[in-house]
Amino acid sequence: RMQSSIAGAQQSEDIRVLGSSYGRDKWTNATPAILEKTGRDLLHHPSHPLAILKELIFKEFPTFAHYDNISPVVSTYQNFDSLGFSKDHPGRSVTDTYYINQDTLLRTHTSAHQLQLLAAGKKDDPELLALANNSSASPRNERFLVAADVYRRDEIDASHYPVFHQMEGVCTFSRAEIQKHIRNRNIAADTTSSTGESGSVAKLLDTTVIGDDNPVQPEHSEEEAAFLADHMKQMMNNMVVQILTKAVAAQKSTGDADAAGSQTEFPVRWIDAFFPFTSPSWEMEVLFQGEWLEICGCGVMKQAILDDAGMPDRVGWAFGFGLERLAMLLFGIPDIRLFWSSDPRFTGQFAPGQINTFKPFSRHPACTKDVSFWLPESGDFHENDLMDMVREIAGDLVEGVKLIDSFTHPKTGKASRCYRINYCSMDRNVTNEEINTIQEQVRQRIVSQLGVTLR
Ligand code: FA5
Ligand code: MG
Repeated sequence: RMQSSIAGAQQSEDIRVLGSSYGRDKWTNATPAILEKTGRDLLHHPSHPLAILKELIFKEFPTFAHYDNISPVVSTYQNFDSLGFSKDHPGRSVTDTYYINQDTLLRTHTSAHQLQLLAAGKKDDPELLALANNSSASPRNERFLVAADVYRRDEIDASHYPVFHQMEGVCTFSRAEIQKHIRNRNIAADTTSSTGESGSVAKLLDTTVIGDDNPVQPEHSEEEAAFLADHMKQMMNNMVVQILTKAVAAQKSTGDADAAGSQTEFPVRWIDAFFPFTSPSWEMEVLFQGEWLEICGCGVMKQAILDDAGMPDRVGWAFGFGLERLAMLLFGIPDIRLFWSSDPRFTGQFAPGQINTFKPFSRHPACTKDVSFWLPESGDFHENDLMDMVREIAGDLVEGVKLIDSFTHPKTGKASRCYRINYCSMDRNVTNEEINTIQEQVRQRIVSQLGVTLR
């Protein structure tokens, strides 16, 4: 694996994250700008939109244990191996994941805690169980939610940020319990119509087929898998409907009735998906104000995880969704960088327990700079290294970085790239002078650290 050129500069010192020290190695690539984010703790600012959304979701699952305090520093084993990721899965690559060192990383998803929390319930691990906010709800972690910050090396634009938040849901049943449910349901199906529970306004458009490409695991009967999938879909459906209904009510009350229309039905669809830790698997999408929005990935938990947790007699389902995507839609927040803003014009607009429609403040003029360079002869250039470097230098002044030209010289065979960097502050006008200074630093650093030649 390539050593990250960014972290390379401080090779000798240990790396410090949330008060602990870790040794560096050739995997280390977590940048200071990213490490700084580990202490921001947005989910614990009660008036922050992400914290408001977290609380609304927690309320929809009162019988689940609620976790929102688990450190983002996890082992490579937790994030990948425990979930059945193959040794060569691309997600493990240093170009996609922020490593502290080979064995330790910033979690890329909340699924990293599935095995650990199930096992804690089984073994009665008091330290871990005490982290739950409501440990009486599901004292043995048979059902739990985890809300947390997650980290990924990714592109830069209005809906991608290298730090975002996810909510994991895990719900397990003993096999005997499922048999009982199946028997009861058969009785209920005989005697009642099958319209949704409690007058739900959701419309389920389930277009998936459990089949060869999305198989039931050999450890599960068709009946068990079908029960788990139905139960999961019903619970997620109810949660999404409750929350979207609140958002529409908020838009109406702030006079934004046009945007809200009078949407009272939220069609949901389930798209076949693949995850190493569930089968069958789906992505859930909901139609909100004319657009299908990807809410989450989910599925029937791989039995190996429950076996490893010491509970081979139980089966379960899991989901994991992106809080920002949902929050942007609920609160009308147009740019993912705003979640990190401490501008009172942003933070002052929200209050605990409420969904308000964000009133945009003035957009400041952007300043655009292009940079063109020849790639190193070795061919060893990763776009995400460039993205991290621009973030390091420009912070949240960078709004987007886009590849605008790419060619190979016909005679020399040398490859060239041109990137357009869009600079724009969320809260003030930037001067051309200050951006020139930043751009000059970017130009120097890409030469010294990425080994390219400027054109
Ligand atoms: C996962 O992370 C799986 N762990 C989800 C899961 C859990 C599946 C449990 C099955 C069982 P995925 O990489 O698709 O899956 O991410 C889940 C959600 O995170 C996406 O639907 C999206 O809403 C959000 N997301 C992904 N990347 C970003 C990003 N860079 N910025 C903001 N949100 C993102
Ligand atoms: Mg996805």
